[in-house]
Amino acid sequence: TDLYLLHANAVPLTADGRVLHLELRSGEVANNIVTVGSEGRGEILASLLDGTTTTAAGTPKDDNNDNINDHDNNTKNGSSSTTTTTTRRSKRGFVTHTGTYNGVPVSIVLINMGYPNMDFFVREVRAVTTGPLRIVRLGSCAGLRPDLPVGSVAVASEGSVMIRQNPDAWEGTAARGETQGEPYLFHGVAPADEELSEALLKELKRSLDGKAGGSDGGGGTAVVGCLNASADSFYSSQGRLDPSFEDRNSDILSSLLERHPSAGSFEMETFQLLHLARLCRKSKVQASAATIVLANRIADDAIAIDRISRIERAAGEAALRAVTSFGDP
Ligand code: R1P
Repeated sequence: TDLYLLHANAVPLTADGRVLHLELRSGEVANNIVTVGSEGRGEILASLLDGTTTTAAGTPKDDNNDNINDHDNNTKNGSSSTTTTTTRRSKRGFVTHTGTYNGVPVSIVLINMGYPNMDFFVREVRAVTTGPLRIVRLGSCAGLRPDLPVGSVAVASEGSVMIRQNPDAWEGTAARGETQGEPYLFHGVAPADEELSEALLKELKRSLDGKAGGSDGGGGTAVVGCLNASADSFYSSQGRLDPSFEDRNSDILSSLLERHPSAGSFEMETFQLLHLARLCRKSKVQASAATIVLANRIADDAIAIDRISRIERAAGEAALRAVTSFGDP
C-alpha cells in the first residue's frame, strides 16, 4: 500500500491515507498528545493509560507481522469493562500508543531525538487531525541553573531559544571560500502555551515536588519553570568539548547564559515544537514541555541511572493529567 505516494510537493500520503514517516491516518492519533524521546519512557506512559496493565504496552510485534498491537485489558479498578490501547510502530522508528486517560482520548508518541524528528511529528500529526491540538513534550535535558539539579524537572514556561552551528564561519565551507558570521547562531524565543505550562507545573508539583521520584536521599524533586534552550547537536552547539572536532564552542554556555540568564534546560526538541505550534494556521496548537534533568552542566553532575524510571513514571502521570485536564480539544 505504501508504493503509491500522493502529493510529491505537499505532505506526502500513502495510497491508504497514511503520512509517510509516522504511518498514521485520520482517527489513529488523538488531539491530546504526550511526546517522548525514548521507547522506555513511551512504554511507561502507555502503561498508565486506562485499562492498561504495566506490561501491556510496547509489546513486540504481532505474530501476523503487521505493526499494530491492540491491548484489551480490564480497567484498573477491576470492573469488567474494557478499554483498548493501540500501539502502532512505523518503519522509521516512530511509535504511537493511543487510548484514554481518565476517559479522555490521548496519544503517546515516541519520536526519538532532534528537531528534524520533532518536525516530522508535528507536521504529520497535524496533517491527519482536525481541530485544536494539545501537545506536551516529556523529555530529558541538561540543567543550566543551580535550582535545577539532577533529578529535578524543568517546565519551558518561558518558551525556548534555538542555537545552531553556522558552517559558513569555517574557512572553506562558506560561499567563495570566505568565512561569514559567528560559529554559532542564537535565535530568539518561541513562546510556550501559558495555560498548558501552568497545568504542567501544577501537576508536576503535585506528583514530584518533595515526593516520589525525589532524590533517593529524601531531598525531594524541584519543579521549576524556566526558559529552554534547544540545540541542533548534542555535542557542538551544546558546548560539549570533543578534541576530535574543531567546534569552536568553548564559550557556548557562557554566551547563552549571558544572553538569557533564565535559561534552565538544554536539549534538542522543544524549540521546534513551540515554533511549529506558533506557525500552524490550520487550527490552534497548544504546546509546552517538561524535561527531566539528567545532568547539570554547571555543577558537572550526572544522575544515577536507577533514579530515572521512577521520575519518568511520576512525571509521566503528571504530564497525562495536565494534557487531558481540559478534555478532548
Ligand atoms: C540526548 O541524550 C537526548 O536526550 C534528550 C535530548 O534532547 C537529546 O535529544 O531528549 P529525550 O530524553 O527526550 O530523548
